[in-house]
Amino acid sequence: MAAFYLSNFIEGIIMKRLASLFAVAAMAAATLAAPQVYAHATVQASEPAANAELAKAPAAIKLSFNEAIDPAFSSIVLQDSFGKPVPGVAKAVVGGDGKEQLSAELPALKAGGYIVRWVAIGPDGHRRTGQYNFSVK
Ligand SMILES: [Cu+2]
Repeated sequence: MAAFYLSNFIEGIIMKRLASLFAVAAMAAATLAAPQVYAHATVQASEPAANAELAKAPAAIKLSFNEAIDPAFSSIVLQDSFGKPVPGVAKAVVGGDGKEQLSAELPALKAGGYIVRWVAIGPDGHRRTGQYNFSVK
């Protein structure tokens, strides 16, 4: 009988140890399986392209992002080479099949340097900003 109780006692300890080991393993697995969101809204292509020297003034700014962007909080501002906002630029609109394009119609641009400044909010709510230059000859 004593041997039976002893083995029962040892078995109980082993089972408790195993249970806590499984708990630790399950937590580790859950941590590894958690979705890791590193993607932020970044520009993959633009019209005009960065540092483009255009013979003809562009009719619009078109930015293509890597993910859908929120139209309510995303915008494009065009500045001249002195940093002064160019008047008459239309409010930026979101388009594309995946809502990943941001574009703004432009007024007739004079020859000179321009700075495109954009703000984009992706599905994860992160706010990203960027800028690039182009010029019209
Ligand atoms: Cu993000």
